[in-house]
Amino acid sequence: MNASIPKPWFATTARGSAGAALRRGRRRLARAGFLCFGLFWLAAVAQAQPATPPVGTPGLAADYYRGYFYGVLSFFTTNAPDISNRAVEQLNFAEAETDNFGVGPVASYYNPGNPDEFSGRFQGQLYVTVAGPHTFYLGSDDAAYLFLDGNPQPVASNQGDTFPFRETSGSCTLAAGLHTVQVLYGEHGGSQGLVLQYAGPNMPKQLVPNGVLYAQPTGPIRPVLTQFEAVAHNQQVDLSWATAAEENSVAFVVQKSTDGVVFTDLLSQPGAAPGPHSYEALDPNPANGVNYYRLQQLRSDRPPVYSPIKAVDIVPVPYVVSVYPVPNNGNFFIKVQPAAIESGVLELQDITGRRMYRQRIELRNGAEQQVRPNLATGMYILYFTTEAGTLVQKMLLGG
Ligand SMILES: [Ca+2]
Ligand SMILES: [Ca+2]
Repeated sequence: MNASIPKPWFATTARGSAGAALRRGRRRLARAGFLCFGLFWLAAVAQAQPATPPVGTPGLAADYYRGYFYGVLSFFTTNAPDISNRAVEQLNFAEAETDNFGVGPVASYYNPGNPDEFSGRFQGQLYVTVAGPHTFYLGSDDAAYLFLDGNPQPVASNQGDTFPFRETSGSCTLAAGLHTVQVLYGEHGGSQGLVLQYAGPNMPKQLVPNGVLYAQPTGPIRPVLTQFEAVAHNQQVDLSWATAAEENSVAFVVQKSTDGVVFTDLLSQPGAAPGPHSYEALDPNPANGVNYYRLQQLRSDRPPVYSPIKAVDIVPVPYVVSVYPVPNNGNFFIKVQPAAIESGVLELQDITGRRMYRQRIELRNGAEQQVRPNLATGMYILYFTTEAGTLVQKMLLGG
């Protein structure tokens, strides 16, 4: 039988139901808490209440200045910006000789259309979803500096004047959570560009996405996406994500890719009322090799927001399981190749994930073995586990 599971599962699976149940449970607790403490709350409301931090605004805040900063960092505090607090989604200004920053008359133009002298400051907060070592890649033309957490020593810097686009990098270990981020940049003739990428635990080098950047440079905020994980499990990929606060959240779309560049939609899940919420999903049919996943949040008030990209390596099990005949009368033969596989554990689960049958099977040099699970007609998931791993495939029993 061919191993194909055409549709990803979501919500209707045991996993999805469990997630939904968890969310419902949290809401019930919240209501109960309100009732229990309602009187206390009424008595205490006259006293100062800590303000709820605002929900983070994705992206960074940009200020643009007339003139090149020549690597003098105080330029950005001793001069007033000509363009203040402009929202940018991420730092992805690919090298160009056009006005790709949109600074217009803030720059000088020695050639028409080619802005040549301006500087920019980009500020906000970066949410680190997984603690650990991170490497930042700062590409720029001309000079640029990346600062984190107010540290006067830049994590990465491209120092100098009038050089072609080039990339520098720097590494640091970061705790999970919010970190202030500041990028100082200037263009001084020729082409211009500024690109900020990073890599971290289980996270390949990639553009720092707008889903982990918040445009409020100071002060407490409630981040939206706090976690997105993709983990290999029995030749499938478990996906999970969590939000601390949701606002105008229409849907979450899990997107996947085999090259890390071109992504297609795998599944979607409606967004929820203001969080926190946690979600789980499954990719039952990843490709062998590296699979890339990212989460796209669709919102009613702004362009889509993207999570970091996660990479999952699927190592194929070194054997093939054949089941026949199909259709069958509820009992069937199983054959495992190559014949060097001596034994394994066969397990059948129904489509909701309940274990319906489990049997150790001695394979006797590749000969077919009869299996008599005596189960009702229907679709099942076959797991065949050996020391080399677990093969998972869908199978029709009976019918
Ligand atoms: Ca230029
Ligand atoms: Ca330049």
